[in-house]
Amino acid sequence: MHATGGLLAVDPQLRVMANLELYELEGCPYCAKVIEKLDELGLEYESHMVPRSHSERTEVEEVSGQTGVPVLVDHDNDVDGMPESDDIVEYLEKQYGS
Ligand SMILES: N[C@@H](CCC(=O)N[C@@H](CS)C(=O)NCC(=O)O)C(=O)O
Repeated sequence: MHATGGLLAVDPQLRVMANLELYELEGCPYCAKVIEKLDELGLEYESHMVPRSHSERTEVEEVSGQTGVPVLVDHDNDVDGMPESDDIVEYLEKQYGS
């Protein structure tokens, strides 16, 4: 029997399969900063555009306890709703950077 699974485990292309979600708003510079880092690291993510009105941002409030964006969810690492773009960028670099 041939063991081939180990090769896949070290393939950097697998990074794109990270289980990430980003709550964002069009034209938000803080969100752009996070997206730039996600792109740089080759990470795919599911995007959730939040409404412009804060009172309607119920979903992002549920996951993060506040209404600001960006907010990151990383299911693989039990990150349920991380706010603050600087913290997110730092987290992504530490978790997925080389
Ligand atoms: N310090 C925050 C600022 C984020 C921020 O101001 N985001 C805007 C959209 S560009 C927002 O959602 N503001 C609403 C709020 O902070 O409740 C960060 O860097 O993530």
